Amino acid sequence: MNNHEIWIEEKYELKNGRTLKIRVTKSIEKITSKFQKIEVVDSKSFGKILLIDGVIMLTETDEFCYHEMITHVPLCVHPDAEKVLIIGGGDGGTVREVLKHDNIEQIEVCEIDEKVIEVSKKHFPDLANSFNDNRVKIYCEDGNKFIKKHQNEYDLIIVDSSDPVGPAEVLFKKEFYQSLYHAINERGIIVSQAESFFYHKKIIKNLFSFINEMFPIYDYYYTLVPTYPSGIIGFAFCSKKYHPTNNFNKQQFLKLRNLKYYDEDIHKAAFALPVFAQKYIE
Ligand code: SPD
Repeated sequence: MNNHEIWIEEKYELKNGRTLKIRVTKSIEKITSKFQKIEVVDSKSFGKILLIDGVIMLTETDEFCYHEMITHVPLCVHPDAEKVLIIGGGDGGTVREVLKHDNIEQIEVCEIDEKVIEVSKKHFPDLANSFNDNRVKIYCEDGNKFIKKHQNEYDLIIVDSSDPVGPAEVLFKKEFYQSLYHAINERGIIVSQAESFFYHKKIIKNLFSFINEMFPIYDYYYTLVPTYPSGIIGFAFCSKKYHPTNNFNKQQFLKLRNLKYYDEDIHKAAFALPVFAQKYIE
């Protein structure tokens, strides 16, 4: 390897003896906020990359695979969602996708770290310009505390979090899901970042050990993201009324424009899990 080459490495996975390395062309920004290290680098293959505490949050070239799937799956199941809460999501990618649904009247974003929003506005305008829409209200607060102040209120809550280390650790706990349960209304849906079935068996099994007691309808689905460890990432789908595939709402889907990943077939296929992974959510 040439000594002048710069590589980034997924540090979260290093402790398990596996790594994902990407060669970067330059470092653009590096700051330490009250909560974490935030970094932006540029790369030949993936464009600009946002890292938090050394973990890849998104890259310009594949972020749509994640943001379309965390958003359109629940919003093409709920027939008429109006009020959405996003916990995390400070880069703006999830807000951008939620805004593609014309029935949405209000989007609240609860991002603990205002610096993530600031950095994203500066370096990822394709995502963060979504914050300028007047239906969006931003709260820079701890999601776990914020959610306790809201009951029976949201049609959809999206937990667009980082991994369960540091400030996001609490977002993978039973107590947080109890609060989420009370914060959605009787037709509400929750979708949360739930890691990869290849690398995170323990995390997924633990999540579903309480999700399956709390929610009458639940499932796990996934999307392909080449710059996340193992190349896939999954989501927990928790619902009080609507079934993730039986209640797919074609009318909602047909209204959507500018999609690069999500469509009706992908919606259904995303819930088809390999046999070994089906056991994780039982
Ligand atoms: N392993 C990294 C998982 C990060 C998931 N959240 C990314 C935030 C993008 N809005």
